[in-house]
Amino acid sequence: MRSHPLTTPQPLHLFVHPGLCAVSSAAGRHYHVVHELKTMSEAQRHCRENYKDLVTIRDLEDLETLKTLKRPRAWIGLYHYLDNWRWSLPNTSYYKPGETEFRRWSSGQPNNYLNKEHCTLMQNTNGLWNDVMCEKSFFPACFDVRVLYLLLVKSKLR
Ligand SMILES: [Ca+2]
Repeated sequence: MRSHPLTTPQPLHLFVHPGLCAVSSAAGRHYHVVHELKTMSEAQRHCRENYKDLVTIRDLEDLETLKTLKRPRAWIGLYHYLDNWRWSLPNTSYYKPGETEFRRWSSGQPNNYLNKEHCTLMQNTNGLWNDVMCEKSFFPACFDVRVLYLLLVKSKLR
């Protein structure tokens, strides 16, 4: 039997993770809510070590996908620094123009209560956001970007 390089069997790693997981298969984006209470900086470190980063929400599609996760309140990657809100995932080719500006604040937020609220919590009910103190502990919402490779198999050998 002839072997073709494209038909070499590759193990397909479907991820099984103790955390809750939602998948946006169309875009290859995978969201994970890790069930461990962490401060924002601990959450960021955890996401960067195990996934890509804390979640970035670029548009309504991202938001709706995240909302399908049956999840508790969770940290997302938005934080306030030097008078700007910015995403934990740096501005790279991952974003199209304008996508770093997407926001879904809850009514009256961000209010920077006592001038101490510089990190962003996504509420569990409606997916809207609130700025809270970075030292509080919540579950991290991490995300991954995976590329799916299509395996072409020749069914007919001549
Ligand atoms: Ca607030």
